[in-house]
This record gives sequence, structure tokens and C-alpha cells, in this order.
Amino acid sequence: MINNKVLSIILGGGQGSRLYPLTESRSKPAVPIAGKYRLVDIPISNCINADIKRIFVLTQFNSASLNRHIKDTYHFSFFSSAFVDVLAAEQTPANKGWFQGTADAVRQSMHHFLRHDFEYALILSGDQLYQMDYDLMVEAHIASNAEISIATIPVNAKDATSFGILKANDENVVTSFIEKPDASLLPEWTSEVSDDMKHQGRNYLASMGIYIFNRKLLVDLMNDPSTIDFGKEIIPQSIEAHKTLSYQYEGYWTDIGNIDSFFEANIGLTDDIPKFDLYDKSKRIYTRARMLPTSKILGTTLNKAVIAEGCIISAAKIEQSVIGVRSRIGNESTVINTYMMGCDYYETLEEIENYRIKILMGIGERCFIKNAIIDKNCRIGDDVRINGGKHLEDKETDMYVIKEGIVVIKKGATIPVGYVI
Ligand code: ADQ
Ligand code: ADP
Repeated sequence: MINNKVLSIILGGGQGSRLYPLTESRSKPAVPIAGKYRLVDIPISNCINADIKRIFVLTQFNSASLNRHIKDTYHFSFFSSAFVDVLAAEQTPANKGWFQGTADAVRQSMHHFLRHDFEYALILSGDQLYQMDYDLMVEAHIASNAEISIATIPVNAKDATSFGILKANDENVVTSFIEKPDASLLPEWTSEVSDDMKHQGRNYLASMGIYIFNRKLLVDLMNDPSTIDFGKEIIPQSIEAHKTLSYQYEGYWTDIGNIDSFFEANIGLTDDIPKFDLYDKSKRIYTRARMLPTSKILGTTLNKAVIAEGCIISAAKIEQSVIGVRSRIGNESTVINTYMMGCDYYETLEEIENYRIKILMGIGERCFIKNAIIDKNCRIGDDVRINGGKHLEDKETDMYVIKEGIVVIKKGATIPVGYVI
């Protein structure tokens, strides 16, 4: 079995804060998506579906939520060699702390990988939404005798400047690579693509940040401490000396590294036929089995609503929104174009009395909420009005952040009764 020779390494997020405030109290792989999953479930599920079951997740810090999630979700048989291990940046006499970049993260964790028997390292990003058969990529890598493979996807000129762009010859061997080219350079970087891609204006071949390295080469490359990133140094410096295959993919793939794309990807799940298919049995996305009760909905008009289990909803209307586990939405409230992550637990009547809780977790009565992300465990009082949109300027308070018109209510925030954003 080829896949026994593959070790998977998921890059779980740097020091950057593009997903802030969702990453204020948790590491990026633990950010909740699609009402019941976490970001890290996507690459892990793709690995499991490809029968690649030895998986490391590299993260800057070991958030309690990430560890709990991995521990509670990915149980493999006692007799199998499968595992999902979180490796956080650690201080050792040789390393002073943070991972400086993606290559540095892999370098600092190499001693953990080398304890395992593997021939190919599959390096994945932790913040992308897609369902890809990695086993086909591994097969192509082996068949072509490459030392490195890069998964690639055709993109348009607007997107091309935010990716690594490459050119390949007739045999799909990469001949040149440029990381995030300036728009003025783009005319030199077009590639031959299929007619379908051409019609969509997708004439540039972008790196998806998904790599396969032969073990020996990875060890050699990691011996050079001057390289920090795969995209900035390792890949551009390697393509001449080492046969590098472009493995082209044309399915749905999106980078969800910032608030805007994260929001779009979640709301996209409410489309009639979403591009990301959570209902495909052969490409199942795994997450923690919570044993929650079904959702209860009273008198609500629902349109394009994706509702997770365990919710209690008596809102007037929910439209084009993703409502996460254990959400409670009160009478006469309206929720439009919003991703509500839900709650980690239910409040008992006893707790409400004992702690004199005035504003319950969830959304109160007569609220109007539009263009928002509501992080977990928020308390939105009655008569609150949140009307996100491009008319709002970027802003941060204790309770929320506005980024590109999207209002992000911080985890556990309380929005007082009658508050208007
Ligand atoms: P970017 O996504 O901009 O470009 P980067 O910021 O290095 O590259 O992130 C790649 C992945 O690694 C992300 O999942 C990120 O969260 C994670 N990551 C970043 N720094 C990390 C660190 N210090 N420790 C652990 N994980 C870290 C890259 C390539 C481009 C390619 C795009 C495709 O460089 O060539 O086109 O990915 O998305
Ligand atoms: P992202 O790359 O999306 O910004 P990170 O996972 O790097 O996410 O970090 C998320 C949050 O965790 C940030 O607010 C950061 O300040 C905090 N954080 C990161 N590393 C540590 C650490 N070692 N100790 C405590 N907090 C940390």
C-alpha cells in the first residue's frame, strides 16, 4: 500500500492574525467552520479518505480547544499505526520559540517525523476548503519519479498575485516559480490551461500550498537553517536542482485564511448546490460526534438555512445563514447572511438563577442580525441590531471587530439589550 509510505504534515497557522478575532483564544486549526466542524477537520478528513492515517498538525500554540477536539474526534484502533498528533512550537536549547515560517515549522518538528517510517511527506495547509484525493497525487508523484510535487490550480489574474505562480513543461515538470508576483509581472506568467479554465479567465497556474517531498530531500533541505518558508525559499530554490511535478487539480478549492474568505466559504454552504459538498459519502468530512439532540424550530421562516444539531429556534426568519450547534435564537428575531458558530454547552435553569444571568447565550428576542459572524458562546441581548455591510468602517471594541464590513462578535461577548452596530 502506497499510503503506508506517506506521512502527512498539516501547517496549522503562523503568528499572523488574519483570522483575528476568531484566533484570539484558540489556535487556527481549532476555528469552527460550517456549524459543527473545525478548520483542521478538512485536511485530516481528506487524509483519512485517502487512507493516509499518520498525521501531524503543526501549530504555534497548543490551544485547549484544539487538543480536546483532536483527542475526542480521531480515535483509531489500538492495533493500527494511525494517529493525529498536535505539535506546538516548543522551546528547546536550539530553538527559542515561535515557528518563523512554514519551513521553519517543519524544520523544528523534523525530529518527531523522523521517528516514523515514511518515504513521502505530504505537506498541507490548514486553512483551505476542498475535497481532494491525495492518493492520486501521491501516485502521480511516484509515477513521474519526481522529488517534489506541488498541487496546482488555474486562477484568474485578480487572484494570481496572492499565490505562488508557476510554469510547467509538457510533462508537467515545473520550470519556473514566483511567489506572489506583482500585477505588473503577470503577463509573463500565463500557462496553457483547459478550454473550460480559459473561458473562466483562469490562465495562471497557482500553487495550492500542498506539497509532496521525498524523505531524503526533505531532510537535506531542512538542514539549511536559512530557509524560512516553502513558498518564499524552498520551492523557488529547489525547482532547478530537483525534479518538481505540477499536479493539476480543477475541483473546488478555496483559501480561507482571512475573515472575508472565511465568511464567504461558510455562507457558500447555504447555496442550492454548494461548491463544497458535505453530503458526499465518499468524501466525508469527519468531526467530533457530540450525541446532541435534534434541532427544534418554532414558527420560523427558513430559507437557505444550514442548521446544526441541538438548536432551539423560535426566530421570525433565518435566511442564507449557517447556525452552529446548540444555538438558541429568540422570538421575532431575524438573522440574514450570518454565520453563528453556536455554543459549547447549554445553560441550565439552575445556573441562570444562581448566577443571575440576564442575557442568555444565543440571540435574544426581536433582534436583527445581518452580515455577521457570531463566535461561540456569545450573549446577544433582546432588541439588538447588527447591520453589517460595506458602509461600516474597520473597527475593534471589547465586544466585536468589523473587518471589510463583516461584524465579528468575539467569543463569549455579551451585547447589551438594545445595542446597535
Ligand atoms: P500563504 O498561504 O500566503 O501561501 P503561508 O502564510 O506560509 O503561505 O501559509 C501556508 C500555510 O501554513 C497556512 O495554512 C498557514 O496557516 C500555515 N502557516 C504559516 N506559517 C506557519 C507557521 N509558522 N507554523 C505553522 N503553520 C504555518 C502559500 C504558498 C503559496 C501558495 C499558497 C496557497 O507560499 O505559494 O500559492 O500557500 O494557499
Ligand atoms: P493565526 O495564524 O490565524 O493568527 P495563531 O494560531 O498563530 O493564528 O495564533 C492565534 C492567537 O494565539 C493569536 O492571538 C496569538 O497571539 C495567540 N498565540 C499564538 N501563539 C501563542 C503562544 N505560544 N502562547 C499564547 N498565545 C499564543
